[in-house]
Amino acid sequence: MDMKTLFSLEGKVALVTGAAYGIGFAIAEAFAGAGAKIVFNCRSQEHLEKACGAYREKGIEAKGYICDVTDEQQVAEMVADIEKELGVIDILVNNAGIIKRIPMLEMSAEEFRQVVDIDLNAPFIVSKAVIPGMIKKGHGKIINICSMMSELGRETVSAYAAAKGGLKMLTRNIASEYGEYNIQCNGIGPGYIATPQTAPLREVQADGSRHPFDRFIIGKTPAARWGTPEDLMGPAVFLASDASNFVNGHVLYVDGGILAYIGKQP
Ligand code: NAP
Ligand code: GCO
Repeated sequence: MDMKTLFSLEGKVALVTGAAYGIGFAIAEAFAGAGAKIVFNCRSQEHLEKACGAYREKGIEAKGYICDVTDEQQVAEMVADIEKELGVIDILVNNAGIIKRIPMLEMSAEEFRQVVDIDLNAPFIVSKAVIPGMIKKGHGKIINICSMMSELGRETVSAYAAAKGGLKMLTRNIASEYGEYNIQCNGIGPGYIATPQTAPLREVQADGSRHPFDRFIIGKTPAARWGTPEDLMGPAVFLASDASNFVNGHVLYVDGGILAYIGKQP
């Protein structure tokens, strides 16, 4: 088997949700570099316009949609339009996600539901809209963006950890239920990655020192650094390509070794 072909996404249609910036943008950029046609969505018109410009600067003609992944009607309309314009979606990355960092006893049920709705219910909704086309086409790749919090808890992220833990099991269930249709569903579990989502954890302090959480993560990571969205590009292309056709229900942690390490003695 020719290795270049094995890792190629030439001619594939890839939908990356929430890929206006951050991890999703880097994954979409990687897919484009491997030959895929890129489609993405977000909720904000401003983010969409900025993202399309950023993709164009990288020579990528990405097609963007304003679509809230928690809205079944909007998702159905987006998928139908993609299939009409570009064809069946070959690769889906459920990347769109939010976090709310609130101590559990101070978090309202509504705030808990908002996080679970986007981080867990939405991957169900979008996968359900995309799988029928993959079955018809005879193949498909679904990649769910999980988290360290699919395995670990920490203070203030109860809703996020519950959602990402559930997303790990949804990944395994899609793999179990649709593997016979040559659909592989896997997860990527990024470590701590420098994006807008984690910016509050890396804010430089008034005295110019690093944020305590920033120092904590550096001590917990054998690589002794935060990850970058670019660190996820290769693993995402692997899981989206024919190179992973017998990998199913797996969560690939891209965390610099955090899950393997007890942490540096203070
Ligand atoms: P980010 O910078 O906050 O970007 C999130 C993206 O999702 C934005 O494009 C946002 O655009 C979109 N989005 C949010 N809610 C949406 C909705 N309801 N419908 C459609 N789009 C929506 O986040 P990130 O750090 O790149 O993280 C991306 C994914 O990786 C998330 O699932 C996150 O949980 C996960 N993750 C992040 C890290 C990390 O350390 N950064 C580590 C592990 C896992 P709009 O606001 O315009 O909708
Ligand atoms: C947090 C962080 C993490 C990262 C990521 C780690 O507040 O602990 O935001 O949750 O986003 O999920 O894998």
